[in-house]
Amino acid sequence: MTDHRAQVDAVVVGAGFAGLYAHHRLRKLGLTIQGYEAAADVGGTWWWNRYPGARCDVESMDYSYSFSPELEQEWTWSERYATQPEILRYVNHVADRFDLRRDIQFETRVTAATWDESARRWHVVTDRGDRVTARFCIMATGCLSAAKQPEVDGIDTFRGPIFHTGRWPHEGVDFSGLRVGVVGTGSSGIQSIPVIADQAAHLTVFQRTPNFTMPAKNAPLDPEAVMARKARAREIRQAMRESRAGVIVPMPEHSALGVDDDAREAQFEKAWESGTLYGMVAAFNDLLIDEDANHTAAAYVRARIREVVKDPEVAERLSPRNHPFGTKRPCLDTDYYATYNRDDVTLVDVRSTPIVAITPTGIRTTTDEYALDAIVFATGFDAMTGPLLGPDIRGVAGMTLRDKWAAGPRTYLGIATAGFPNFFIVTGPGSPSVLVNMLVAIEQHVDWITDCIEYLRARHVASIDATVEAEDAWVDHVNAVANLTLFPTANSWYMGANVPGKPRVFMPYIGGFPRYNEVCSAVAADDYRGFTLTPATAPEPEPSPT
Ligand code: N01
Repeated sequence: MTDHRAQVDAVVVGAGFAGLYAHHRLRKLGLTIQGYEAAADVGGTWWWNRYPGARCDVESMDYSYSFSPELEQEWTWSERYATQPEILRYVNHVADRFDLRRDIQFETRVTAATWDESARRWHVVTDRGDRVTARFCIMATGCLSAAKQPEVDGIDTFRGPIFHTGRWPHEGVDFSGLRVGVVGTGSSGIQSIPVIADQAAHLTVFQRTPNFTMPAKNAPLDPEAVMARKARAREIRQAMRESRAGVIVPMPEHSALGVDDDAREAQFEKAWESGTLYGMVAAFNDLLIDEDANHTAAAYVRARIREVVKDPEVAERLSPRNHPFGTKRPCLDTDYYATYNRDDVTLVDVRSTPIVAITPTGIRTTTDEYALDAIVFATGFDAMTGPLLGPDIRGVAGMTLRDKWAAGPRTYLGIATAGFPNFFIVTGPGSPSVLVNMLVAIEQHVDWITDCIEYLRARHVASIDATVEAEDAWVDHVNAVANLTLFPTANSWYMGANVPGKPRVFMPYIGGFPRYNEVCSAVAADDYRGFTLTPATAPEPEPSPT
């Protein structure tokens, strides 16, 4: 437990990719830091999500830190798409190499943070009774870290084990000989279903909404290609930072409707065979803004499903029809559709026959009862706002973040929220975050926040707070850009639609990473335009050496 009288410069909540990099940067500034992490070790999402088949669907050489050229050269990924264990090894390597665990208290969840206006400090409290005060509070709590259970009766009555993909047991699970039910067909379900099917005696998949998924074409990395990439690492990183989604994707020049059928088919074919998440989405320049263009991509995917899945009825059930292609996050898979050709796999459509209850022996829908020995909920997360609204956060005049965001998140740049001074969010709502390569987004945010803190210290500024005007203008801009696209038409977690009662607001910023980065840099260069800076009444003490 931390000393009750402890005072630090910064509290960092979370020790995933964002939290660790924040520790690295803040320490270089000479700040004293107290980190808290609910898990027993570093890794964030990669510590929790250990379900069978978990891997990243951004290519491993892109989904890694760029801040250290040495790290980049010494670490070698083994596969095009890294598995969860390999990513966790990487995170541990980074934590060891840069000695990043030193200031982190694990198995400790921050439960409250209250702004003390007179002291201009945050009072932070944890579930272990720690109390610490800090000048800055940095939320590196991730976008997809608050696991969501399905709203179904009877969960407690089930006699067998129930697992959630986002909270997977560390000792692993052996499904051999068991009748297993998986609820949910988002990325986690789609990655885990083929692997669980290989092990279980019988797998029943409960699907409410079929998703669009494309083959990952995963393979071991060719050592020569790795060497070649490492030789150009800096140049490639720069290009990634300048790219729309934080990964290098050729910018499409054509409308899907501006080419003939053969050319369109050929372009989709090329994108499909590329085995990348962004390939299909970026096959044409209007797939996410024009309904008719979008239909062509959706029709292409449905045709590919029919090619693989032998039973036409099952193929139809797997075919997404109630949201435009790409407006719920698409997935990359290995053998997903082929899994439904197995005799020991059953697909249940729980949109037409909804789940009524979990019973002691299985899952009951409106028409049938399915006997199961184990259940896996691949039911996702209370995305983006869930991790920030878990703790009781109170800003100026006791305003709670929960009240302030009751009608949806309000931020300036997705980094700050008015009335919560010296409170920074890494990849918060209103920033590109989940729409781009998270590693690029994280590094850009942590760099911005660290530069900001350095600026404040150099000028003896006690606190920085976004103005309501700047925030309102940013929120309007985020919504305006989203409304130019088809995204708001889908019941996605981007929209908060997967959580009953959650306000329907498109949360990430879809204006593209370069534009966003440009705005953030301009705000900083303009002496933090849109923020109120309050000078310290007395000079700040020199940072203690660490
Ligand atoms: O969660 P999801 P996820 N009854 O919300 C269904 C990232 N990720 O964990 O669509 C029945 O996508 C729900 O149905 P519906 C990635 O960004 C990345 O799979 O709401 N079904 C849906 O099918 C991803 O997008 C990787 O109708 C219920 C599913 O559960 C995000 O995490 C790997 C239900 C939830 O899908 C979330 O993915 C994994 C109910 N009561 C995840 N409640 C990488 O590779 C929910 N569902 C990097």
